[in-house]
Amino acid sequence: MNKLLIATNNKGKVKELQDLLKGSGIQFVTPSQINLELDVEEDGVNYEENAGKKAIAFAQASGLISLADDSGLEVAALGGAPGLYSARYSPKPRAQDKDRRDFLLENLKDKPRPWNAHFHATIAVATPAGSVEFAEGNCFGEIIPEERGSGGFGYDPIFLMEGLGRTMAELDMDEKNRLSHRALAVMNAMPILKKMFGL
Ligand code: ITT
Repeated sequence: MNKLLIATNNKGKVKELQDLLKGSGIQFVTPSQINLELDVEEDGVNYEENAGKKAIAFAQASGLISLADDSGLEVAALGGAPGLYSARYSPKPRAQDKDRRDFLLENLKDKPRPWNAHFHATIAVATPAGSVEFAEGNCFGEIIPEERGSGGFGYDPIFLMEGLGRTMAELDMDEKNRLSHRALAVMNAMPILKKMFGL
């Protein structure tokens, strides 16, 4: 049976996507498992363009149906920033997740709270022939000024989940994978995947 390639270089996303796909009946591999190193330039004007570009590039390079995720954090008080640029949001060279969280808090410090925000994820599933289909998910909450929790990745320690009173980094993998933008996007992508894999 054909395998699905999890088309991302982000270790946090790889872990979550592996967990989200287990039990689906779909066999999957990661880029490192097939020795595929591919860095796709993310120059699209929206999540769909970037997700589609990544999924198609990985599908063509591997010959496997590929699932890419383009995601971001949108903060209302910053007009939706960092949004599409969430992975690159820091003036520091070789910035890490912590640098990006610090930069976000620096930019928010003079703005009145609550700092309402949501995570967005667009999933693209592409075939090596170049056809591509999309699904998306959102998760709402607010940014808080102190880090809480050690799970997840990226902006999770400063993202307080709406109605839960815990940050995304205070959730275990099972909880994050029931509630997150990525979990909802994968759930919405399941009919596309099942159709492509004949399940
Ligand atoms: P790939 O393109 O290889 O998938 P990337 O990290 O560059 O990896 P994106 O361009 O989609 O991926 O950037 C998404 C960024 O948004 C990510 O690096 C985090 O900073 C942030 N982000 C997305 N989902 C998140 C989550 O579940 N928790 C925390 N931060 C998240």
